[in-house]
Amino acid sequence: MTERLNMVLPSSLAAERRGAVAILRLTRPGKRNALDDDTIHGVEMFFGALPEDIGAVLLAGEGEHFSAGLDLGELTTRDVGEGVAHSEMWHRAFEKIEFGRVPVVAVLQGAVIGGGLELAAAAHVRIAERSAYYALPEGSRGIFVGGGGSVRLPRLIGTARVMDMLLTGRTYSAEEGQAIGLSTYLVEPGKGFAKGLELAARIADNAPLTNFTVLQMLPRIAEMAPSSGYAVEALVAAVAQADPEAKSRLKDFLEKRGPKVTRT
Ligand code: 1HE
Repeated sequence: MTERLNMVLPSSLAAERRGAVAILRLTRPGKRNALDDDTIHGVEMFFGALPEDIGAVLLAGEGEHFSAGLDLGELTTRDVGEGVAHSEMWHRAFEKIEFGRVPVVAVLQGAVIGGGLELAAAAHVRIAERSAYYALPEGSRGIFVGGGGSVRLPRLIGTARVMDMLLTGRTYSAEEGQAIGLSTYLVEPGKGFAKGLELAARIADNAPLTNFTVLQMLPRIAEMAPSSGYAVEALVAAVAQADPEAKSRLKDFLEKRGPKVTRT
């Protein structure tokens, strides 16, 4: 059942909940969900005000395009200091996604461009519909990524590919994006939302400590020197398995109540 989430958001965003999944939609399809300052503030607000009983977020864009990136109409009057503050505002908002309490699943269709791709990159699971395409036209606009793209995108697809996208303005198709790791699910047009809801509900059903360790510890361990990573992993594994929730889930499996892993 769909319920409203009690939050005051700008008209470019809409929030609702279905059980333990909160849904955040970009609702400015007339402007191809271009991201203006109010929208970025709204994203920060949404992720800072999630009710405790929400276990995952589904992020989606209304209309034919996920997002055309930065609202170019707001760019023309900023000086250098204001430009830095603007980028830092995006960083704060997207950090709330990447290192927030709950996993975020993003559904991508049509244009996933510039800041739209940076927003998608801050999510934890990306589902692309076959209509999706990815580009970083910053080079041709005379600007640089500013929403964390130079940090997150090289980790996702490699510095050489990001460099190529920025320098040449090349576009990756949904299929290419899937092959290089921009998405981890590829679905037919119109099927992304349902798939996203299914995955988000499954994620929300995980033990909270599991989601915490995956969101907060996995990316940090992956960046450590291996010898430090193994040591931290051992501690995190020990903490996770000592949780009563882990004990009861393991018992469920051993007593034939827990789910088996299934073939695809
Ligand atoms: C916009 C924006 C926008 C559309 N800012 N208003 N992003 C870009 O460089 C991508 C620019 N957009 C496009 O290339 C195209 O609009 C699309 C390929 C996404 C879609 O094309 P189309 O033919 O479906 O739509 P359209 O007719 O181009 O646009 C429809 C309306 O949306 C139109 O406004 P209207 O009032 O004339 O109807 C467009 O002006 C408006 N619109 N995209 C503002 N981006 C933190 S730094 C991040 C840096 C970046 O993100 S750089 C990349 C910016």
